[in-house]
Amino acid sequence: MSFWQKYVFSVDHKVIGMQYLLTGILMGVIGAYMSYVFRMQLAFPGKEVPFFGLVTAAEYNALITNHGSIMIFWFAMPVLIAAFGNFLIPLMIGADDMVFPRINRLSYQIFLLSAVILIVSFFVPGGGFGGAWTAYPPLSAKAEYNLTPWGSSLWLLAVALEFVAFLLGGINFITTLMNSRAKGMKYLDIPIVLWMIVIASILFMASVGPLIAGAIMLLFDQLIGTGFFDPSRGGDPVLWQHLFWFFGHPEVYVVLLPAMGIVAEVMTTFSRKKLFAYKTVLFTTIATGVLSFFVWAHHQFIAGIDPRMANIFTVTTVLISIPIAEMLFVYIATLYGGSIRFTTAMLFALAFLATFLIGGVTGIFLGASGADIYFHDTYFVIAHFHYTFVPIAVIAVFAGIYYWFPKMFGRFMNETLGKIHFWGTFLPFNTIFLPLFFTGAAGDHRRIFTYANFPQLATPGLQDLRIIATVSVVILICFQFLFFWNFFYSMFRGAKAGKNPWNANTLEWVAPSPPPHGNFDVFPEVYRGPYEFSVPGRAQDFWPQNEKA
Ligand code: HEM
Ligand SMILES: [Cu+2]
Repeated sequence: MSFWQKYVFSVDHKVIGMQYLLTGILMGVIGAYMSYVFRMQLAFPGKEVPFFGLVTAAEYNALITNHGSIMIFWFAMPVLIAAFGNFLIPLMIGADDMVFPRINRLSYQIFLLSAVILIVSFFVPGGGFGGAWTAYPPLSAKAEYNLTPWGSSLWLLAVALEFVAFLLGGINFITTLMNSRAKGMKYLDIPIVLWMIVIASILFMASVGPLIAGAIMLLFDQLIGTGFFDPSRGGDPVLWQHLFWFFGHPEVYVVLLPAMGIVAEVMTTFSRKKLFAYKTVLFTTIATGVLSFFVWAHHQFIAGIDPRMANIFTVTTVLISIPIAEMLFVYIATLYGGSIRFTTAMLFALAFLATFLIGGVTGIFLGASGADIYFHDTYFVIAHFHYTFVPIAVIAVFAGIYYWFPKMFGRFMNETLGKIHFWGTFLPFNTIFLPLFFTGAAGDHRRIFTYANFPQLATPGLQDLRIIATVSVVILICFQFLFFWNFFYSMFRGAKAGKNPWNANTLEWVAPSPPPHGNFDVFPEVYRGPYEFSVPGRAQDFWPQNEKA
């Protein structure tokens, strides 16, 4: 096979997974660079930012908008769902590939196109869109307001195409899990990470329809003069907010679930314990997914919705934190009494629990509509959702990469570098976002280019906190170079790993490392669940799913 067939136009799920992983990480790097630039502006307003220059107000808006959009749509989703989903689903169910390999390739190609369109949108006349990743009209609808006639339409087009790519991917994931499982693999023998990825795909597919329609309506408002969201012509801007958040809140679970799944696989392997209450976790996941469709208006408490309606959404929002809390307890119970190995992957998995907990708990404050009137659109919200998204899209993803790297490339990553990278990520992450809870509670409004115009917020005390956050961003970014070095060096020079270096049970560890096209020499048959660790009476402390009794 030529290079092009093998790496560019491949239909192999592992290659497509790798394409998603590398493209997603590259977009993540761009998103991180943007955050560096606008944090520098906030810490040292009006000063030249190294590797960028002076930041104008319009550039600031474009940077925060595209940072948010990229991190969610072009980093978290492709890495968590598309990369891990593609790599893991066929391998963990003992199949040779996805059911629709060509649709899979098409999905990546459309995704790549959407990423290119987004990048191009920074360089068109007027520059990139600056109306925030939530794109509320009227700002997003009218060029007279946003001053980015090209940027705003290209942004919308890119988002819509990205959705199409993930719809194609989702169909594939669901069908493959349902139809291609190894002989003997019953529903309750499926590793929980796969359930979570597939349930996430279903949530995505069920929630995104209205927003695609909304995106096209908004595109029409921008381009052909319709007034769907224009009150002066009988339209309604709040309609957009409903369409956006009807998708936007389930989207939170679309990225959360795969991350929880990754963490479950890592934790069971490195504590040599069965996943505590597998069935409960599965049913809780489904219940959370269903409930996530009934909380969206907690993003709109101050958008003029009826206060009685706000009460209902407060109740559903507080309700949804119950299953999430339950899952955290389940994970702690899984660790309890285990023989824990603190590998790099395990450190990241544990850090996920600790940090995500803070994200979840602060969400409850915001879910109380009365408190939210004050907190809404402050840095408290920023800190809240970064304490959910960073554990999900960064910390859990690192856990997954360090864990499955030996399978992906047949070699280990360096553990010492890995642990330095872990502390260099975990500590600065906290010193970025903990201070922002305080600035937010003190009244720092988000999406502000400089606080100089707000005397009560331009105090030295608050500015010190902003500087701590910014310096921590720089430190965190520096430590990521260590990761990239470790990743690419280990790909070629790392210590060789065998088929099953962590003594795990699931089927991907039966395939050679790295697995060839078609994955398995002999297709495995399944005799038991995925988490039979430390079974009494057995010489070994693990019991692979395919091993005959
Ligand atoms: C555990 C239960 C959670 C609760 C109760 C909760 C509650 C809330 C509420 C009420 C808001 C709106 C705040 C405002 O704008 O005034 C909010 C914002 C947000 N949350 Fe959560 N949340 C939870 C979990 C999550 C998770 C898991 C994620 C991400 C994976 C997340 C991501 C976000 C984002 C991105 C925003 C800000 C959106 C924006 O305005 O740009 N939340 N959360
Ligand atoms: Cu929400």
